[in-house]
Amino acid sequence: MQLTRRLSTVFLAAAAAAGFMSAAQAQTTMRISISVAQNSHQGVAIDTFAREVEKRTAGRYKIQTFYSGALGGERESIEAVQLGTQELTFTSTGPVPNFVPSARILDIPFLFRDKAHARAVLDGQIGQDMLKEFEPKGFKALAWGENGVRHMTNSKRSVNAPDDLKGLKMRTMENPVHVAAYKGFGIVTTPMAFPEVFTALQQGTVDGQENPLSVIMAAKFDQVQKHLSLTGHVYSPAIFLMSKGAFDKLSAADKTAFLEAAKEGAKVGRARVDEDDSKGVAELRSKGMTVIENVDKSKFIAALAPVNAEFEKQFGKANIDKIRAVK
Ligand code: EAX
Repeated sequence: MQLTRRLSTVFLAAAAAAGFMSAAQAQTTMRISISVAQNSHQGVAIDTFAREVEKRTAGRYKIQTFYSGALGGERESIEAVQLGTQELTFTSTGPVPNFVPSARILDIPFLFRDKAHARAVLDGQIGQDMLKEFEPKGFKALAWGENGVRHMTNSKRSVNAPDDLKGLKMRTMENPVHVAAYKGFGIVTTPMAFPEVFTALQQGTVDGQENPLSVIMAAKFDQVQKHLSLTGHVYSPAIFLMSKGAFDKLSAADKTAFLEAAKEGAKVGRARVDEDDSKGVAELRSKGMTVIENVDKSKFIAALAPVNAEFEKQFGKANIDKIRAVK
């Protein structure tokens, strides 16, 4: 009798465990990737996103996070999301124009006055309308995030003015707007995926690169670059992209959960960019970089006059002015 009772207890426990197992199996796992290290503005953005999705869906969705280009560079990740072989990625807009051409306008140098201006545009009507442009291309753009304001580094010389850039071989993102503009500075442009950049700098395949302080620190470019100039020549947006197929399969409530989680991730990421920007110069100096802080931006802007005229033709002067006018 006693044995029977004990056995039935065991049976009940096993049944409970089996029940729990099948609940666990009902959990859907998705992947999100970034090209930079976990200890970065982008790392905290996707870690927050993952946590918020799990919390807001009561654990029915689990987000696996991949860092440092473990699933490929940004272009490859965007491609995978478009194909649906990867559910999510968080990426700078670097390679985005190759998929959503109308997003090119956001990568124009000196378009935004500062981060506050960029955030107001992206969170406002213009930015929210732009998110919808991703849908016909197979993406659900969940929210804008931030990569930061880009500055130039190189191994050859201090850069105070565009003249100092002439002939420098610099890695650029695989972004047609950047490539056109940087040619205007006299740079020898070498588009390259981010995961290859450290080695290219180390081996001298290129002399320099440009990125926000957040990326320069996370990638430890101070180990392979001597000179940093706070050119602040372009704002670099980031974006949470999801495969449209995966998003469409979510229930209405889960869709809201993913959208809200992305907004939370973006908020934390932006706060980290601010933190990195305020401590970055001191930190990079302490690691041996020479930093030129007071760059005469008007000279850089003047150097871009011809290419800016070209951008106005391509993207519409009215559209550019509309962005500039946002307070
Ligand atoms: O998204 O490719 C780049 O320079 C990007 O700024 C970097 O991967 C962070």
